[in-house]
Amino acid sequence: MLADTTICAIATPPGNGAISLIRISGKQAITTVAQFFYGKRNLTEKASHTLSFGEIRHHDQLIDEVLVSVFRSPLSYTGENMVEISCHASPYIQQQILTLLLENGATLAQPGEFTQRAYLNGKLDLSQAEAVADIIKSQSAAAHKMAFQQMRGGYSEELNKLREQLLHFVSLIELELDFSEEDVEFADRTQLSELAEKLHTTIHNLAASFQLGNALKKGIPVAIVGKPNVGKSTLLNALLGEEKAIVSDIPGTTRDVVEDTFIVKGVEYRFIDTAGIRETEDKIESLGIERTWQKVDNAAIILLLIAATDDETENIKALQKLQDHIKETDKTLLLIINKTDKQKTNTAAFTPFIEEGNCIEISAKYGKNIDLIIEKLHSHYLGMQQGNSDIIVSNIRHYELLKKAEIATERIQNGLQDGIPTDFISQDIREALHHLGSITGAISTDDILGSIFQNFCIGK
Ligand SMILES: Nc1nc2c(ncn2[C@@H]2O[C@H](COP(=O)(O)OP(=O)(O)OP(=O)(O)O)[C@@H](O)[C@H]2O)c(=O)[nH]1
Ligand SMILES: [Mg+2]
Repeated sequence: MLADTTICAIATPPGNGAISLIRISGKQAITTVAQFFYGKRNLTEKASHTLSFGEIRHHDQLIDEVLVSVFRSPLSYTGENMVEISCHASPYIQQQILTLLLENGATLAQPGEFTQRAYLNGKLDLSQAEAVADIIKSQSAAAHKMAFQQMRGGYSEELNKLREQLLHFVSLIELELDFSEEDVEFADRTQLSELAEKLHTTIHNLAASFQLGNALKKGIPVAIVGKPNVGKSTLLNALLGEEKAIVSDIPGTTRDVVEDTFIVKGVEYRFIDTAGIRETEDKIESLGIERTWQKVDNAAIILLLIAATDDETENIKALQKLQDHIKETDKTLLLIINKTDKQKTNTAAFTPFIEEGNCIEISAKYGKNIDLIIEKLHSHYLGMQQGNSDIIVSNIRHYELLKKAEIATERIQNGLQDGIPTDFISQDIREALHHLGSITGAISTDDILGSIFQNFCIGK
């Protein structure tokens, strides 16, 4: 249902700034602002996409000198009439203008309501609307590029095309059901098989790209692990270039996980310093160690830190323990030998790592070879990117729907192969259509819309 109300909100963040923007959208947007805006000409006479300078007055009292832009339906962000008031960023002025808007019949916008209206008016599909939120939140060049691709249409277009073809088939198949007595076949099974295969490949690749998409959106998780006192926190600080974690020569200093993000060549990494892994009776420390393993499980890259000053067999044991834990995963393990300023270590046991370029000798304390770790992270990212097309899924809602659509598509493929009855195939196609349609919003419910838009900021 499209609302008839006119909504308003401050679109800029609170706090100190030169200028603030107040947005108004709805059928009455222009006439509402015209009640208290005094410019050369009445706002209601202004053409779309024009800017007017003037005063805002409240009962003859001057509130501010402002610039007002007018956008007329349908050529606006929401598709409705819209006005944007650029005022001075005083909280008093902003509140006075909001009060005037409310007194003249506007209501306060809900979070994301402008974008929701844009969606309901067909300006954006649902996945594009969700990308708007990602653009606002993007911190790195990679996350920004991904969000823009999605907002520009990204995979919606491809999914819609496939969906249309499927719709065509399902209508033919359902027509067959009407003639079930007569044993006719309107839908060419070979073509349907081909389409199902194409659909499966597309969906599968999109779903597979989520691992990268999610990592890029939240920062690629890099866990720093190792025995107590090897210099994990020192390395975290060296990577971040700030004293984030406490460093001391007491083993067991870090008891909880310390995290921070850092952007390298446009890609964000989330470094996770963990509690050193050892046998301990200390309850709090063992809780910390438990968390270390959880962080290992969630990381894409693991930096196993060993100290050149430590006993060699202990170091080999630490490596084996970690390798055992992560076998059968596709995590990248880098072996980092620290404290090389103090002592040289025998690296014979680490030959496979050295040969693959996955062993780096550093001194965290003196910042030596930290750049080699950073380079290695970047080449890992480039490796992750290979095999993914430009279009990357980063939204978990889309990922879950794609996985469901993938399963339904597999059922269509198997069903066609096994020659199962037409009504079952039609059911599977309907299910795939439903999941795909839910991504772009061709199919949506109020609940879905509510949960998506409530995560937006007010004013967007
Ligand atoms: N000589 C030398 N000392 C280092 C180096 N890196 C760290 N250290 C010292 O090693 C000690 C332990 O460093 P931390 O960074 O606290 O070690 P950690 O691995 O975080 O230790 P836990 O949190 O207890 O598990 C400190 O005294 C550091 O100054 C290094 O590259 N060379
Ligand atoms: Mg530490």
